[in-house]
Amino acid sequence: GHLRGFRGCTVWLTGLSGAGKTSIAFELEAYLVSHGIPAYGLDGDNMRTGLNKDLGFSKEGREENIRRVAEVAKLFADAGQVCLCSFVSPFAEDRDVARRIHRDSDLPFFEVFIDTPLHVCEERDTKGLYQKARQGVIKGFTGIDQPYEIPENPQLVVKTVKATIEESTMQVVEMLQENGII
Ligand code: GGZ
Repeated sequence: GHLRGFRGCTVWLTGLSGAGKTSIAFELEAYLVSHGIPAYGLDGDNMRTGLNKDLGFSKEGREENIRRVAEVAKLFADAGQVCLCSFVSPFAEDRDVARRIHRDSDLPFFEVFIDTPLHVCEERDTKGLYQKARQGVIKGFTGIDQPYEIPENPQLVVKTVKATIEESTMQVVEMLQENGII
């Protein structure tokens, strides 16, 4: 609200590879920035190539990836940004750690499940990773030979299959409005 001024927060997008997390985050960032709300996106592309380049995709690698990402997101949120985190983050325990890191600093944290069925992600296979996982060239691929734990209590579930990226993005915008963030 106008009395309190704008507060930062973290929007945590979780879902399978190819679910649409980064596309939605990109569209959301553009929407927010064009409305004068500072926003910044974190994803595997900017975190795993830099700060987290020592980490792989084992359960332990993902756990540490998510912990570091959450600590970085907390700083962005504390600096007044809407921090948009797009990570597969397949383990509920790791997502809970991310939430706790924010709650401990009184920063709002919204878990958003980008709910796209595996067969749809696999049909898209934009990067050819599912094919490589099926062939056994990539091991420990989420949805193929590692689990994805479906969020039990997310703030929002976005079903992407029959929606455009713009429609999916607006669902997140509405969630932020309903929660008094924007
Ligand atoms: C899942 C993998 C894997 C394995 C490489 N499992 O579609 P993408 O390519 O761009 O998104 C996936 C990304 C996942 O990185 P995250 O940092 O989001 O993962 S986690 O939150 O679980 O730590 C995919 C690619 O990296 N990728 N190997 N084995 N996705």
